[in-house]
Amino acid sequence: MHFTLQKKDEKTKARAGELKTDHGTIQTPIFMPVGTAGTVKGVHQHELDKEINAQIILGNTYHLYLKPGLEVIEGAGGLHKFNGWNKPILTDSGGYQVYSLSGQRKIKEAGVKFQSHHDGSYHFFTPERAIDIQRTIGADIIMAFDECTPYPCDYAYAKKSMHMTHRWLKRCFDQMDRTAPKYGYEQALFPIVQGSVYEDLRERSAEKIASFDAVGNAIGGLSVGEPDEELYKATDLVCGILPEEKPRYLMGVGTPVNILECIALGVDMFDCVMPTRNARHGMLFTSEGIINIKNKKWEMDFSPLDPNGTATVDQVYSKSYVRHLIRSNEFLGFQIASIHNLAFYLALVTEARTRILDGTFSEWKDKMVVKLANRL
Ligand code: PRF
Repeated sequence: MHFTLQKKDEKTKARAGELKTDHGTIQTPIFMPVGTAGTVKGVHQHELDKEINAQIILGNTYHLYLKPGLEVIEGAGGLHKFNGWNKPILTDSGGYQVYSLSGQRKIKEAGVKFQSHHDGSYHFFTPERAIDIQRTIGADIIMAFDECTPYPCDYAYAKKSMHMTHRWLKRCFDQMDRTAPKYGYEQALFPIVQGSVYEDLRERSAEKIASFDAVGNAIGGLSVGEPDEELYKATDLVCGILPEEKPRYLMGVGTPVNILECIALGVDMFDCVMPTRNARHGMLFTSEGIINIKNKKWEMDFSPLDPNGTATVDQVYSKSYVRHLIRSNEFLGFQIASIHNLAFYLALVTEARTRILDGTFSEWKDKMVVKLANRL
């Protein structure tokens, strides 16, 4: 796996690059749709590929391990074969999901004991186990097993947790070295910077993570409820320390505005449930601003869902019709809204990339940030 930095913006710290994997090349900056349980909810693989232009999707270790379980995924020959997505897949390690979803959990140096949100059964994840599971799932990009601290988080806890995440990271790399790719293609481990909102901790964590000289690096522990200024401050600080020639992945971020601002700070990869989760509640992101399609305002609006949209659904269906579908809890409404929002996110990062390459990113970004904050 190899990252090539193609262009650095002159006015901001934005970059355009290419990450080559055995399942294809990812052009950055990129947004990665979240496919928690091996599916981006309500969206066919064909639509992800052809309508949304997704280049890589996420899967979650925690969910896939619980259901359908590793025996099934291994039996299929890995997640790509199981779900029919032949482009790159990144899996999150379970660290974050164990904290946010499972019932009871106990975090110790050895690992995390947790209870399944399905049936209450007990499980134990260690850094080694998180690597083994991600090898078996068949992720192209494997994430380190970390602890994502909550917000707010006191300094003493954030520091202790960060050091444990660093020790876990060493165990993750050792386990990568002890094991081989399961299905013949390369699997690369991305370590994760933690340190909450504390500058000295972020600095130390970024330096530690950089010292592993990984193929790519991630920034975790943000977008957990802190104000945007804290998100940008920590991202800026960490991007200044992580190596320039490696891709930087900001985990779980964010709104379209967050993404543009963080591209300007030097982030290359993003994921977030927002476009799909909010779609199911009728929130649509458009180039003119944010729409709640359930509002009465759209009842008699028979104009296309998004005249500037890049997906087929944007031209085929009217606002009024999609409003009706979502208000009636129709599957098709959730599907249309999800495709629309994901296509919007992908078009946004694609344009950011084009603008970085042609030198017009900075002015375009400032204009877009104003528009995208509108509520229509
Ligand atoms: N760690 C992991 N996954 C994550 C995060 C993290 O800190 C975040 C933070 N917003 C999202 N997903 N492993």
